[in-house]
Amino acid sequence: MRYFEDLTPSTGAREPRAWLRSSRPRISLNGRWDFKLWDSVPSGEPVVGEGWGPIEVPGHWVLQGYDRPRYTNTAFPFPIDPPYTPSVNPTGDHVRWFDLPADWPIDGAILRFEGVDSAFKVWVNGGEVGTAKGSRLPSEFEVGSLLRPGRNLLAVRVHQWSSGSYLEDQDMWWLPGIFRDVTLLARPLIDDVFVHASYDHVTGGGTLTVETEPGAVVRVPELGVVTEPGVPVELAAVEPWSAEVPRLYDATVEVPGETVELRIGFRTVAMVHGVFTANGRPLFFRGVNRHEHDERRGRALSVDAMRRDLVLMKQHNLNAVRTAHYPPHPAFLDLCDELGLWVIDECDIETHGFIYTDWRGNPADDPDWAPMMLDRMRRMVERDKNHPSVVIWSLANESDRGGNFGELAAWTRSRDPGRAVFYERDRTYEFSDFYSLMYPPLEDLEAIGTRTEDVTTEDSALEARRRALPFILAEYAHAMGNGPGGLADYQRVLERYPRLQGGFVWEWIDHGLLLPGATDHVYGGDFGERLHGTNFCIDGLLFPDRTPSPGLTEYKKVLEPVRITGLLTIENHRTFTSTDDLEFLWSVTADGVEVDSGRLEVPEIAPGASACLEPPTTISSEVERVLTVRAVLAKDTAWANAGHEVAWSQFVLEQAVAVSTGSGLPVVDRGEVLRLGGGEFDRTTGRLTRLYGQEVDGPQLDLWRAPTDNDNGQGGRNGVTQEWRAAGLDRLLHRVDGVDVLDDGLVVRTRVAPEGLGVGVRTTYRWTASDDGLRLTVDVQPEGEWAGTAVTPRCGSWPRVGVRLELPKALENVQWYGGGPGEAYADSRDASRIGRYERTVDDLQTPYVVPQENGARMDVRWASLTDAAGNGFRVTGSPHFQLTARRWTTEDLEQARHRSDLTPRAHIYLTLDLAQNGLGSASCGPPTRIGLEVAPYTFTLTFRPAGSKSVDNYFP
Ligand code: IPT
Repeated sequence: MRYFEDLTPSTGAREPRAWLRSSRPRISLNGRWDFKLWDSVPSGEPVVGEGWGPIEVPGHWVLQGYDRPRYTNTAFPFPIDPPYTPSVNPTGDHVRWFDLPADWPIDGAILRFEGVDSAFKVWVNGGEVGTAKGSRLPSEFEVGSLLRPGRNLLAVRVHQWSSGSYLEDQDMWWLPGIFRDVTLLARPLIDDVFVHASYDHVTGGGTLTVETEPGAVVRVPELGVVTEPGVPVELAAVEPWSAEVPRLYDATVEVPGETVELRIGFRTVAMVHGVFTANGRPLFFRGVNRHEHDERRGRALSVDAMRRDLVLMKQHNLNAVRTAHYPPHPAFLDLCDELGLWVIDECDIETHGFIYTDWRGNPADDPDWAPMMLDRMRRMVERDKNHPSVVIWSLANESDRGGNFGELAAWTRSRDPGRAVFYERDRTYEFSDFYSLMYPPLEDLEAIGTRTEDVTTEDSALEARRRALPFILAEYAHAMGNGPGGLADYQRVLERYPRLQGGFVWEWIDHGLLLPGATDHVYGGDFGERLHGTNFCIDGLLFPDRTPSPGLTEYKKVLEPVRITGLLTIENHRTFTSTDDLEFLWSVTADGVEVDSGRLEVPEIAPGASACLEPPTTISSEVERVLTVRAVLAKDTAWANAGHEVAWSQFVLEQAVAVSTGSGLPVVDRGEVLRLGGGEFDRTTGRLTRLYGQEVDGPQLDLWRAPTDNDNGQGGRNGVTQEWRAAGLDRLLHRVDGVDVLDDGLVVRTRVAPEGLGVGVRTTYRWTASDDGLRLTVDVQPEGEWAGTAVTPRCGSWPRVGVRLELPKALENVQWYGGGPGEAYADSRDASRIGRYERTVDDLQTPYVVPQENGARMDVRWASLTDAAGNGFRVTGSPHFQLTARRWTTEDLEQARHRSDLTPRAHIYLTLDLAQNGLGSASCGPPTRIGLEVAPYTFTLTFRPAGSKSVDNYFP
């Protein structure tokens, strides 16, 4: 059997060991290599010749102009016939020369690969060295006997498909290649180190035991420790490591000729009466699932990108990361130790595609595959065992139930009793220290919190064991496209019950790829492939270029570890630290303009405690006054500077006083044109054609939005788009039933209804005017069987209720007073804060990789749209409205598959909504909880000239 199809994990590889920073000589073999791609497996050894080109290592050939990347979600892109691969098996030969100085210690040298996807064979100077599988795990080979001083030739043959691929179905791009570092290491004298550094929260002391080479000297200078391997050192006082205070002690392990540098964190994790604790306190994960992704480099991430990920996580109040669904680059875990995050380190195993055989042949349940799986677990645990940040080992993702997991769990527990073991997908949870689920509805989460959940296994002993386990929400809130909605609801339930120890949003970053020379991010289906997962991997809190999406801003707000509530209570929700590192600032705005500010005197608040304070006293005015209280870092940290905002809250102190718009102006009849105050109307259609000198068209009832990924649901499940289309909301026609000129205004009566159906909406636009402005009241009355008949399917919600207005394209400067600065929707609005903001229409767009409804600002009191000279209009809403403005129509947005499909039109389209349906998370989760009911609605908008000096009041 061919080595890349057999079930041996590797041949010729060394035993796994820790990733160590050693003083022994090393040579990086990263850089430019020679490369040739074959579409099937060639024979013989790679020899550079015709048809070879350059390649950057680490890297994926499919992102460097050879072949193309491929994305599937659950499906294997080859027939399910384990362990075999198709004859078409892209194979990349990688070759490079390197020089060894005459005095370089060749004897016993090791060639180390941090990650090669998915199986490979190595030659040095023509001699065969070995083979390995396990894409996201290191492999080491002894190559000393094949090396020589001077020029040496290294050749690596990499196969995209292997038996290992059946274990690597992780819902991501299939990206073959040598994608992590390649290093030549001089023979280690210290082969391995296993640090055990525990913390006793009762005494404040620590115990340090370092297993390593007999005879080595272990030093922790700061603690005055000089000791030998295997001997526990009791320390009367140490500072513990936690994600909140990631205290590390520098240490060394020395033998003559080699020093290994370590950074030790003292911490103890334990299960105490069904609760997972660290240093004696229950842990609560504010987490995210992170794939390794770079828009140009795929999984060949730079250390800078890793650091940026972690800095962004810390700045957004996250404290935990699940390395979904494989061990990350080892440098990432060093950074987690340094910056402070709790880590669930997940093994490189997922056999998800076996859902298509009803799990027949699932490797996880086939003893023949146990060695391959155990090998992966061992390589992860051995590599990562010295990281204080890693507190949980995850056996795999989405691989159903399988006996092999028993073996993995047993080995892991005996090798490392100092950490917990996790596996979500086996509903008996036999091998897991946690109960866990993905994407449960809120009611189910609540039931788990109160221990009233349904039975998950018939085996009563296992069922009883599971019921006593703490719960981790492994994945929830699918951040695909616009969303997720509902984060605040989940957070409230997670925080309410001690059994629920937090959750991990799916997922960190959109996997959009920018191929050489391209400007649009690609996703599944962009290459005309038949089997693909469309944009299901464009589901991150970061855009592919690592800029935070509105979802991350919302998550930050929802996660706040310090809560400012009531007028005025401050709660400290952290686990280990007081509020000592924070400063509390307040300000008061009147109609959005700051009128007063100061610093609050806040006593030190212990973790879990709260303090009640006197709110600042300020002077009242006739406009809306808002108090904002903010908690900011008092000092610089490793991940943010002093002044960085951790938490905030707003309180409306005083509402605006309503003013009347004065006596009614009459309609002036000019034949085809009717004039009323600042508006001109078409006599036949009743449409507004001029508004304070600007040519406009509208306003017209708008019920449609460009469906979001979450509106669409998954395969039609839980989504609303299908229902909306069935009810004809995407094909509404407007009929004018009458334009009535009254003594004090104009009434335009219309009926808005879909083609082919009997339902409709009576919509009346009532216009009145005074010297102070032009006022529109829109009245919306649904008619007919929206609730469903034999021919009209049930329609329980509308996408939106608002009016759309076409404006000259020059009115591109938008100023508003209301929620901002970013977009907000009914179930994703916690991060929206009341203020005065200014943006261009272009800046109001949220750049989702797959265009869809976006950009709404909520709770808007007033907004103005003006041109460069300041001409335009201002609109005030009662009640507050939502504002969306773009250079394309909703229909254009709906049609577009990539951002470059959106071409600005000659107008701006402004939508002023009373409300919109929530976002939810139905692209991989339950239906939206906040729907916009089909019901009668009324709302009022008042238009004034831009820059009008009249009172900016709105109608509370
Ligand atoms: C879940 C997977 O674990 C994750 O990798 C990703 O595919 C996510 O879904 C959706 O983006 S599995 C799902 C069947 C619950």
